[in-house]
Amino acid sequence: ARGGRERAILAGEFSDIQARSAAWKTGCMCSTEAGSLPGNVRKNRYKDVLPYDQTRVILSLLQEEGHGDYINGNFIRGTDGSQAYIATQGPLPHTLLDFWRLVWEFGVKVILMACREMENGRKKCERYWAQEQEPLQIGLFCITLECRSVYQLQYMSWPDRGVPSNPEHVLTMVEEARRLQGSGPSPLCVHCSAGCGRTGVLCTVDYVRQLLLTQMIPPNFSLFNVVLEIRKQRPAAVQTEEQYRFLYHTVAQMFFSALQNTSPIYQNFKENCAPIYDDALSFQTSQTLPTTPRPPGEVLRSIS
Ligand code: PTR
Ligand code: PTR
Repeated sequence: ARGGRERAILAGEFSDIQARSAAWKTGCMCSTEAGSLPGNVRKNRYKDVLPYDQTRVILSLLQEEGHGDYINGNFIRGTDGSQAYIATQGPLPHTLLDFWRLVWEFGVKVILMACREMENGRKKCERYWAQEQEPLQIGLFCITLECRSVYQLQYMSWPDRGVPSNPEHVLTMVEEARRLQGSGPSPLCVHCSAGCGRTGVLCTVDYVRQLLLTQMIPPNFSLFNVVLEIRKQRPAAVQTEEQYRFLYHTVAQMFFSALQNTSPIYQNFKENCAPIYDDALSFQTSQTLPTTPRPPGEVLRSIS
């Protein structure tokens, strides 16, 4: 019964997120004009997923050579307010060069890929990396530019609209990405096929992990608000209720590990947040976070 109740609560939360981000979309705070321009339409993998103009990634590099400024991607703010993530679609054959322009121009060091090239017999992402025997030449990139290492981590078994089998794997991926990224300020480039569902999950996990590591988890922490804010920057980020539920489990796992960790980094978190999880045992067994109360219509009001 408990599991059923939790499920219902999260279903309610998620439909609230969908309603609020739909209202955000139709409100006057955002637009998707660049993606609708005649010259850009064919650069979108899915015609129903266009980047918001307000946070879209604008390409400058090679514009003088006649390449446009458009790519279907959005910046997402990190915990410090900087452009910490780029959420973008899996490149198309004719946007490969744009994808590499993005990587180059924004100094991307790590690319997180959450889909396969083919899923269920359909093409979901063009291969933009070289394979061993077969170097890949994309536009000018192999010839004229200096060398720079870019790491790519691919999650191989995460179905479209679905969730990975285990939060542990996603946490490992994000930890590894941060290790490779080091302390540089460049954004993490995260993509799947549409750059929405799976990409949104990865960005959220990393975002919460950064909050935890920088001792910024507030006592009234709300996953609801984190996801909603990310959705205002990239459409449909975290696409399904199942993905939202998966996020709760992953974040609970992260919090649970932090509570058990003796490192002083987590001291603050323990003092501020542990009291929330008064029923420590059920937290441990169900790995579910308490849902945070939120004022109804709070976000709707702010856009009207
Ligand atoms: N029009 C597509 C659809 O039918 O769902 C758009 C889409 C495709 C949206 C994939 C999200 C998708 O998942 P992800 O963002 O995880 O690749
Ligand atoms: N084709 C996808 C779908 O309809 O599921 C694309 C899409 C997904 C578009 C989600 C918008 C979405 O946002 P929301 O979940 O807020 O409806």
